[in-house]
Amino acid sequence: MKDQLKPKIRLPDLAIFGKEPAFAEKVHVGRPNIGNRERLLGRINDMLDRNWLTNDGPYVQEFEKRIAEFVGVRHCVAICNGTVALEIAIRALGLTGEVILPSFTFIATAHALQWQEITPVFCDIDPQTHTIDPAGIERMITPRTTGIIGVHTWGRACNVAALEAIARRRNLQLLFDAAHAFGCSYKGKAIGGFGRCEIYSFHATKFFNTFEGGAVLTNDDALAEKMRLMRNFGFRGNDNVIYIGTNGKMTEVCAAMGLTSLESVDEFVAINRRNYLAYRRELNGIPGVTLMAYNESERTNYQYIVVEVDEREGLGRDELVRVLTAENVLARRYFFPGCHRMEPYRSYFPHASLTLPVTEKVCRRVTVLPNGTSVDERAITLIGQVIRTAIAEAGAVRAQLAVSVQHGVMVADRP
Ligand code: T4K
Repeated sequence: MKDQLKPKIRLPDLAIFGKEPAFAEKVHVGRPNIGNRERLLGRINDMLDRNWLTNDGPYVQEFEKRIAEFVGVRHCVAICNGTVALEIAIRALGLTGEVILPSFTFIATAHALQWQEITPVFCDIDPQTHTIDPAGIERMITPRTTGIIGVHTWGRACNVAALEAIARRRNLQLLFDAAHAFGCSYKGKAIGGFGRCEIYSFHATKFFNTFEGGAVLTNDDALAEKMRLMRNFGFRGNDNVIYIGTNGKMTEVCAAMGLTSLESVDEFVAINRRNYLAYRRELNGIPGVTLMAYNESERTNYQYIVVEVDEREGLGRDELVRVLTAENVLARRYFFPGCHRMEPYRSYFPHASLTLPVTEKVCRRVTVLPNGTSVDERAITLIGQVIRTAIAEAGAVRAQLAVSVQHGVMVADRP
């Protein structure tokens, strides 16, 4: 880091002017949280001694039991990743035709449908919560619609009650992509138990990880049983396949990581919350920069530090990301440009943006800043200073960025 005693970063100190980056090492969004190393290695040793590495082993069974207890849901079916968890849930629910979902999500939500030749129909989002706007759903329902996927974006719950009401009234299946929402609640009840089922991602970049991993949670016994068989090729016992299935199994080493991560969940949340409060302090009052607020009356994991940048106040989001990247702060533009602007959906629905004005706006404005156990308050203070100075001196920063583009040097792309 640059001289920590310096009270603040001034315009000429910025790396876009050729100075040393504020951080000597890259600061990532999504650096994995790692729990107690000795316990993890102990578990891995036991696993090797047992010589049982996958196929519904003892760690996977223990992991499923612990997750179901933690969330307060009858069944947890552990899966190899969140995307396959979505695919299995979609197939087990018998979805076909069209399914309504937000475009403002990770591409996996849409791909899990299209992979099974189900058409994703993109609905706009609420500008405050960035989750699917229930008011937009009704007019997208056609005779081919079979379901709705709500995404609890950034761990903030969808308007579950409104979605449940629509699903009931229109006889549609409702499932939730809760990839971001492990450890979060809606109206005081843990996310994981809503709709027909909910899926989690336990990818390395998630606040709680199993290296790669995911799960489907449900209170429906028959659905859980079906998904268990589907994740194992559809086998019921040896030599007897009763459904089309896939290989969605979680490995023992991933479950060992999950069991270890679970022991540190409270610590991960506390660190994320501390960091969130530090960002709130450091970004306070910067014109055009709004930190997404977490609802403190709900349980949440505080994983995503989401900032909306209003270009009218100074710099655009992309300019700010370039300034930060030059300082080795690898801010991300999740979920730019929106699923509807990525292939194959862009070709299938070339006019989709006309029905997605809020998504379009949010995609242009949002950036996500680093959080997790690898980020501390000193780093956040520095990041805050970079942002404050860049916005305060927007004219000079913009001019400098334009010069570097003219010279063919994208400071943001410096290796
Ligand atoms: N639904 C939603 C709403 C989702 O957000 C996701 C996944 C899914 C479904 C699907 O779940 P999975 O099938 O992935 O379980 C990342 C993650 O790969 C992805 O899991 C996540 N959402 C998405 C929001 O973010 P990228 O493209 O940003 O990953 P990547 O490789 O650029 O990593 C992000 C940063 O983390 C990098 O700066 C480097 C750092 N990193 C990453 C890894 C893997 C590390 O420091 N260490 C690591 O081991 O997608």
